[in-house]
Amino acid sequence: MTQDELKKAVGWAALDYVTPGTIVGVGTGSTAAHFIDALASIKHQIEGAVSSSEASTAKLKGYGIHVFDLNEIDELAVYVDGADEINGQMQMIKGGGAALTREKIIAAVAQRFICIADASKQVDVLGRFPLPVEVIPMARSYVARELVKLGGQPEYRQNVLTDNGNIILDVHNLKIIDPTRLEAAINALPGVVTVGLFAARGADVALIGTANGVQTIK
Ligand code: ABF
Repeated sequence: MTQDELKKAVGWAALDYVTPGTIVGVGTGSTAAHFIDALASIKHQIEGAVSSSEASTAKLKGYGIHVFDLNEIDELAVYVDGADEINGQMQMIKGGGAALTREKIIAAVAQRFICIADASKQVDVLGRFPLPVEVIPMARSYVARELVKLGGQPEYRQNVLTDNGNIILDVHNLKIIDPTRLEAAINALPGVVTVGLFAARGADVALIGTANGVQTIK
């Protein structure tokens, strides 16, 4: 199977976690795009979605799925999204698609985070994938210097502005032994909007696409 077929398999498998009559949290990226395709097949059974990016919103609306503003809703049963890396403790690096801030907000609201990923995203130690950090533009150099002190090599993601009008620093060469601690340390830097470590609030269920089928980890 190709990597895209593995992504498609987990995107469709995530439908099992959608309860009819509810609003569904929808992530961003190529795996989440397969989930949106799957969701469209049951669109008359759900009330609508909340979305973590302008790109996913456009795709959802293209299918005629109503997209709610997060402020309109009080609770969210599930949030389904991809990841750039996931470890054995269900902690993730996210933000390769620059949507990390909205993703983290929706993940915080959701009762259950369902991570959908092909097996190439599984790692023992997070950090081979450069860690994205969304930063207020005027703080870029300051935050970069502080990230060096934390042991990383930040790289400014050229020509990218997030949906929130901020920039992304991708931090290379990290071996993240204590993800919760590093998440807190980076969060504490003035000018940081969001770090793409989802450790304090990791996934509740991971659906991993493998050559032998979809593996469910809880
Ligand atoms: C989003 O999409 C991001 O948090 C992550 O960066 C990316 C995963 O991309 P893909 O599904 O395209 O591999 O979930």
